[in-house]
Amino acid sequence: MSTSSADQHAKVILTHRTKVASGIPAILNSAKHVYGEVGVVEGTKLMTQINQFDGFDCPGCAWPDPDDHRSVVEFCENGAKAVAEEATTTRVDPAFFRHHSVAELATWSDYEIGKSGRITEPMVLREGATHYESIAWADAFRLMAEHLNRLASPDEAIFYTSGRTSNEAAFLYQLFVRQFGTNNLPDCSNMCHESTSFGLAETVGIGKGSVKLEDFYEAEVIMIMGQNPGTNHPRMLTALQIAKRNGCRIIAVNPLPETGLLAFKHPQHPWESLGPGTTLTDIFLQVRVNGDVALLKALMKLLLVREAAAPGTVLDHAFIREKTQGYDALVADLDRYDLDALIAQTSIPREKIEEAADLLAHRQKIIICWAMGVTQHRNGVDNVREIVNLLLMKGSIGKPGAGTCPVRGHSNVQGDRTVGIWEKLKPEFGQKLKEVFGFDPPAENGYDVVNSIQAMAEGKAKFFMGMGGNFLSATPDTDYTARALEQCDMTVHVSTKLNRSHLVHGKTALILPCLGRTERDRQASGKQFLTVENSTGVVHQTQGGKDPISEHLLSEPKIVAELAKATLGARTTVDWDAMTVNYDRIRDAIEQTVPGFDDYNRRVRQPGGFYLPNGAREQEFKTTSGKALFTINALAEHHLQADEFLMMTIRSHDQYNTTIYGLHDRYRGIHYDRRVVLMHEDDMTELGLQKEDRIDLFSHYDGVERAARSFLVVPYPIPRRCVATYFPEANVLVPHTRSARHSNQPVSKSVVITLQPSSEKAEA
Ligand SMILES: Nc1nc2c(c(=O)[nH]1)N[C@H]1C(S)=C(S)[C@@H](COP(=O)(O)OP(=O)(O)OC[C@H]3O[C@@H](n4cnc5c(=O)[nH]c(N)nc54)[C@H](O)[C@@H]3O)O[C@H]1N2
Ligand SMILES: Nc1nc2c(c(=O)[nH]1)N[C@H]1C(S)=C(S)[C@@H](COP(=O)(O)OP(=O)(O)OC[C@H]3O[C@@H](n4cnc5c(=O)[nH]c(N)nc54)[C@H](O)[C@@H]3O)O[C@H]1N2
Ligand SMILES: [Mo]
Repeated sequence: MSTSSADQHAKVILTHRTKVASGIPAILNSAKHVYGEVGVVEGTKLMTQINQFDGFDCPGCAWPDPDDHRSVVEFCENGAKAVAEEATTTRVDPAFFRHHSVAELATWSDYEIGKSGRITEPMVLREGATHYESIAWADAFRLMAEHLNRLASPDEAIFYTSGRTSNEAAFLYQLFVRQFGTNNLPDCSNMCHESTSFGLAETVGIGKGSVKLEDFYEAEVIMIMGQNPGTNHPRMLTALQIAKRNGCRIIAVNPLPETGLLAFKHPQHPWESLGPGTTLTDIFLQVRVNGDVALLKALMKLLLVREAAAPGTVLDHAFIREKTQGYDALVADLDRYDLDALIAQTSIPREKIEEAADLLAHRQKIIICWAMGVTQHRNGVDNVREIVNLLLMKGSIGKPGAGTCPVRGHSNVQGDRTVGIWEKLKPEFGQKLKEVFGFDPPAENGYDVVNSIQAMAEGKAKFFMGMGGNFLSATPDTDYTARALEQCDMTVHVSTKLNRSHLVHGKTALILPCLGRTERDRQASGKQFLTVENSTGVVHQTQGGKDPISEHLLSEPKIVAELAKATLGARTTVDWDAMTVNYDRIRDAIEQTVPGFDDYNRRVRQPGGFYLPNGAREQEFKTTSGKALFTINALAEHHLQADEFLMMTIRSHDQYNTTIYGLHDRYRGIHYDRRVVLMHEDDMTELGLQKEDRIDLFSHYDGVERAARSFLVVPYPIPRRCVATYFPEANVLVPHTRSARHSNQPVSKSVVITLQPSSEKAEA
């Protein structure tokens, strides 16, 4: 069994890093991907429907669309790739599965698996069989129901969700799971912004960001921490470009000089593509991996120095007094730290940090954006809380042009949480479910992602279902997770495309193919639309227009409803058919149970949708004390031994999470190979390594050695003793036993590793 991409290397080609993101190459690349997968006519139609009021929401990311005005083409290179990937005309049909055994498919690379196409019919892998075979939908649901009803307890089943699932499907799914009797609802958020949700809910009373898109146009300073928007949220660059034109200054905090952060040419304004582009970043703080708490503390200390020199000009004392709690304790704690020691931990030159402090000192409209470089650490929650500390000192929250901006990944990951996908059931929501549907939902917390893996490995859970996603490849500790999944009696995946989680399976496995974002969804009452929530809390419609790739696909809501009927039978109190005949009925149920959805069906039909309520945005902090909280956080502890490095796992420009679009990380100048490790040249010299040498990587946690073999060394401008590898190739090294404090998020951006020359012989 193979749990990750084949270890073979094509000839890697290293070129210069690109200095400016986007421009003409981005247009050419979008066209190549879309036309290549679906043809010119269909491709052009598709591209003009992305992110339009009456079109479909781009499955690429959760960056918001302009509220009022949309251009004809409201997407980016990587959005176009995401669409092409789903809308491909290549099909994985029953003949494909007859032709290729599971064992054979498991030897394919992730790239080859992804490129095989869209799944067209429900498939089953029976116990002991070597090939998937077709199964009728009704039989598939019956088989699942038998397995579920045979479990000793509902808590032996796990129901995962990936963040592309619509509000409607997500709400029905959690309703079914809770009526079945468990809160085992792990989701990709557990690996993504869980540290954010925890840190923000605790300090400002809402686990989501506070800014709107327009705030970017008014901001005076935007700080971008641990995020690579040029690749992962390219449409954000447009907002940053407008901000810059309006006089905003940008500070980037990142171990890598990421291309999109530094300069940008708008791909949809070709005349601009010929010029030098807009310089985005004014101050680049090249922080060492996990040096952010030290950096934020240093910045706050420098702000206090400036405030002492000119009292009342730097901090917002009125805001601190009226709206917050814990300021004095924070200042007393900051006093304990030596500034030079903090600065040394960041590995950033002191002048740069002073420069950033000067910029922050005399401006009030500050937005801080962040993503995985902040959350995926043992102290991910502390990172988030320190960000909040800085904003609170400046009174930079809940006013135009200022606030928190965690940038979400999956296009509906925020909405899924809003409508109830969470392993913790909020008591108010549980009460509403009881009132509206007349059943007692379970109260105890269920398993999150890490707990789920452990429960399956320990035999406490025996049934796994994934609503989208690729659990095996996305989660930490790939080999351990593989064994965990293989111990299950049944694994089921609702998917659009083939992925590795279909190939590393339980005793019986099912693949249930569903409609994608781009496809038309017809139910008994006619054509349906779905709804999603973006990173700024706007709920809006999404509607595909394309003919489905196969007549055998069901929509995600329909799959959940049929499974619920088969499993719960007479036990259920929900009219599942009514819900799926017309999705307005699902939205009615959301309106009845989730705050902020008043008049949902009408308001979501308005162009652009509506904003959900957001206390922090109004300076109403719904914490226990009603005030925003300053918090005291420890510094990160990484005492690296002489032979140890701190590894972050990042995305290339040519992937969507575990889906590999291609083998080129164009902006970073790395081509044809993904098994690479980015390293500082001086570290290479010290270790006697040459460019493109082959090394093995090891991590040691809790007495277990984990190995990822045969990676090519790439010299790169990264801080000393830090290295970078790609996700998911390096996930085998991420321990499932050490997650973030409080949020239990895997530590994919701080794995302590050692290296050795590769034990595998180089290919001829
Ligand atoms: N094209 C494309 N778009 C995507 C995705 C995709 O895979 N492809 N994935 C989607 C999803 S689910 C998500 S969550 C987002 C992810 O979006 P990002 O968070 O931008 O993704 P990563 O590649 O994980 O990049 C993290 C960035 O953090 C930096 N970093 C790492 N460690 C640290 C640190 O300790 N401190 C600081 N300050 N920086 C650090 C890295 O150098 C890198 O630039 O993108 C979404 N959009
Ligand atoms: N080491 C490391 N690990 C990480 C990360 C990291 O930075 N480093 N990032 C983490 C993050 S931020 C995230 S969000 C997770 C991502 O974890 P997941 O969300 O589980 O993974 P994806 O790769 O996004 O899932 C892709 C699969 O979703 C299915 N799919 C696509 N569209 C649809 C659809 O419309 N409906 C359905 N039902 N299925 C669909 C396809 O079959 C595809 O193969 O990974 C996490 N893992
Ligand atoms: Mo994510």
